[in-house]
Amino acid sequence: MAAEWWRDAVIYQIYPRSFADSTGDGYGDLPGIIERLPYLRELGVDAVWLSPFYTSPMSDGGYDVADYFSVDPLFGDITDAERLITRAHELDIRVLVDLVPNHTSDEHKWFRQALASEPGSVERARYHFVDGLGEHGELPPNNWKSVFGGPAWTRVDDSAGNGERSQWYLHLFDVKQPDLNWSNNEVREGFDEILRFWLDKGVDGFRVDVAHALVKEEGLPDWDEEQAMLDDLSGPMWDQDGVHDIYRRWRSILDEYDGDRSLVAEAWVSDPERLALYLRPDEMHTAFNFQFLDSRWDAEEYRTKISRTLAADGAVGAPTTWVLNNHDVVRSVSRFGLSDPGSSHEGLGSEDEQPDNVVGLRRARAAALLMLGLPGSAYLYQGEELGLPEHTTLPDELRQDPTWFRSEFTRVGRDGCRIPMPWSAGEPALGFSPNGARWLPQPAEYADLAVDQQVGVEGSTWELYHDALRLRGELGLGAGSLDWVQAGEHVVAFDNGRVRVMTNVLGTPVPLPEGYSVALSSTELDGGTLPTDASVWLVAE
Ligand code: TEU
Repeated sequence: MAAEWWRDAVIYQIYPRSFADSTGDGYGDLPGIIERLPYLRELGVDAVWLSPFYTSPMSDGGYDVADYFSVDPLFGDITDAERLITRAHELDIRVLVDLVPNHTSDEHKWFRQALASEPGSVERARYHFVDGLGEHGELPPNNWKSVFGGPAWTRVDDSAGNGERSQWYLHLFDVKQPDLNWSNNEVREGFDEILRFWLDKGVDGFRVDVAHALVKEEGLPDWDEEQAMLDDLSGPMWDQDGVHDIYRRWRSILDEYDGDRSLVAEAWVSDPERLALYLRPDEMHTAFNFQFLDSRWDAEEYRTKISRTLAADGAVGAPTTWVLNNHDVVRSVSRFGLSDPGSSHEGLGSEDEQPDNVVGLRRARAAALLMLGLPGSAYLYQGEELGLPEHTTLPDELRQDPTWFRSEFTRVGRDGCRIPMPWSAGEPALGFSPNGARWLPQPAEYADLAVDQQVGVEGSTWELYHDALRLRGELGLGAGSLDWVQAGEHVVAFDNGRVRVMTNVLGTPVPLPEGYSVALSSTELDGGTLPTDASVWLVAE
């Protein structure tokens, strides 16, 4: 595969619990993924990113890691991970694994040791253990809130100690996800070891979870509440300048290895220029650019976001990444079926506005061709190639996302985008497991969208993605560059090499330019025009 493959790769995210279950326990697993690698080869992706499969109590779907060096029995064992890497490489598919450095599970040995040790001990120094406020330390050390809801602090029981007051520990996410203290050298060295362990196993790189959170502002000052209401991505726990030292350190580790290993930051930094700092030549190779996730369906907004992001990343010599879906956001088909796709991307339940999935699918297909026509790398999330909608009517008693519990049942959370994959319409659990077991039920409409209903079927969403990935490679779209074309207020149009990409967003039909032939379109075209909510790739004749 080409050098610097990460510059223009299409990377497919696998959420292991929900991809393919080989054992019949209702949870997807690594052997299930291995069996389906030929499917991904056929689809035409360059790489996979696997969400966490490490030993974990699964309080946050595995983003609560108890042991970074082993595979959770739910998913298999370490030899399955090794087989997966080998088999993927045989098929010319790169493998990125998830690295979760901001927090461990409370069942990690470091946290157990910390709980068993005195305030002020070296064991506690690996986390943020702090005395509380108030006469008896009964108040949390500051006003920080957990991303999942509720306070970001929990008090421990130090009553067996030497009369010290009980301390509090910080958790930006669940109570079972204590934040590590990245000013501690043992933490830094511990992660060096984790990186090397997986690099030695042959992984092609890491997706770095909440990369903007690792370093907290000195002294842990209160969060300005007014500011937090306006912008929940700015605050003393996000995007501190100190994080960059960590990524320089990791980059130098990756650079010791051959084979183009790569780091991608999951950093929710809204300002593209701030995000680009993570992409300086001695830091990460790429960072997810989440600009499409909170965009209105509006041509001007897309043009502005694309221009600004490409300029910011280009200034540091990095490629841009594009994302329409992942395991944390409402699936694009349903987002685009809402009156404002940018407003509600963290979960949809039956009490919320119900999406029009027919309109949504049409727009999601148009957005996919827009995304895949842009220069840079692109991430797909399992089931996106099938046009799966969000499951919005999941019974409350089945919900598992900690957001649901910590928000006191006010935010439905992210289970609706994490539903088991439908592989074949006629089988129990739609072919997800051998016996019909499944950890979450699929909604009725998933049957018609199953893989076996779409592969080889003209006009299906699977065929659209399949064609798009093949053509993207043949036409060099990811490696190209962008020249804007004026085609009207409601049209996002640009040339990428000899390909013209046009997306009509809520406009009247637009005539196709002369001298081009249609290579691919998101919907059927008639009469030489591009209808509303549709994209086309045209090749200069
Ligand atoms: O997510 C980081 C994050 O802050 C959000 O995506 C958050 O999950 C969302 O706003 C819901 O409230 C990463 C992982 O992708 C996510 O699955 C984990 O839950 C989180 O980190 C903690 O590890």
